[in-house]
Amino acid sequence: MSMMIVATNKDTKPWIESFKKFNPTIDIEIYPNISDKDAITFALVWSKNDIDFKEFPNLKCISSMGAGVDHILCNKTIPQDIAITKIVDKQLVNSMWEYLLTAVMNVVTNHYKYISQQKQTIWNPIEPVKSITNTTITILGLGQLGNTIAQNFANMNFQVKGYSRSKKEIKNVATNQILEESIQDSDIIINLLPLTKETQQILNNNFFEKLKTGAYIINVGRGEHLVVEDLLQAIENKKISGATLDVFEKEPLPNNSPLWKNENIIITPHSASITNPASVTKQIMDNYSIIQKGGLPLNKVDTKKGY
Ligand code: NDP
Ligand code: OXD
Repeated sequence: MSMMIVATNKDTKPWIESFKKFNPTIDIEIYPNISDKDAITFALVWSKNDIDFKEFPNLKCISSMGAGVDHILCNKTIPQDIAITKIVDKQLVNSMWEYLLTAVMNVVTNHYKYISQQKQTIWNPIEPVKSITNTTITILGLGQLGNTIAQNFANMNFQVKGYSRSKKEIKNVATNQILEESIQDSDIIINLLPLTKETQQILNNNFFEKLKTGAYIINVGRGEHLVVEDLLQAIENKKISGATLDVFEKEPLPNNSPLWKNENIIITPHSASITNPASVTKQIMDNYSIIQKGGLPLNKVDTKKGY
């Protein structure tokens, strides 16, 4: 039995080193150079690719390298009995928190506007001054990441609203299952939804229309959540004041994308929260051994729900 890593656009060395440190006898193969397809029982997968999973007759489990699983579920070659798992990790949540705190404070303090003004040699204090206590943030998605992020912002005295499919109780967070109610009157919208049929293109013109004029968008979910043309239009019309975007339909973001040059948009290279191999090795290796024994792996995804 062996593990296959499918991550053609990622450096797999730190992963192999960490797995070998945990279990020096493990056999690891790196796709597409697989010497024995019959031996593969477990696949660790990062980003979309056109691998044919049917070529691996003894595959039992496909694990995402991250929290998202859309890049796996969109592959139509996966037999139904194969378990799909995701990463659940404190460090992943902490990194996301640090990223979002920076992005939100950037908006509250107008730093992104001052950087733009500096490039044009403009001295212009922006008023009225914003503050934490008069800033309302909506978190779309209250799962492993969104739940803690919402709590953390509430603990800092932001006004926080949260949107999810099922009912949630989070101290000092106004939770809701109705999108319109969750986003109205918000200053900053943070998207932490998984990409599914229901959430695809959720950040569209209709959504922006329902927001307070001047609201700010932070998208750390997936690029396919956002209709880029609608965002650019909403920024142009001043309905939306700006956006911080970490994820894109095509990654790396193509050089000719109009997003790069928009002074009200901040771009980061899918780096809001990068999975740390050392931090998640135990859960992946535990799953590797659980599935050999026919057990139920940890952090199994509900493929019907899509997350
Ligand atoms: P979870 O699966 O733990 O949580 C998903 C949340 O979204 C749940 O609260 C769920 O509601 C809610 N949700 C799902 N569908 C809907 C819907 N149709 N309407 C309303 N709410 C919905 O996911 P994680 O928190 O672990 O991760 C979220 C996403 O963040 C990932 O899928 C990935 O795309 C992205 N991500 C991005 C990273 C980056 O670096 N940019 C890093 C890590 C993750 P309910 O609780 O009711 O089921
Ligand atoms: C993830 C990601 O899904 O990094 O973890 O996007």
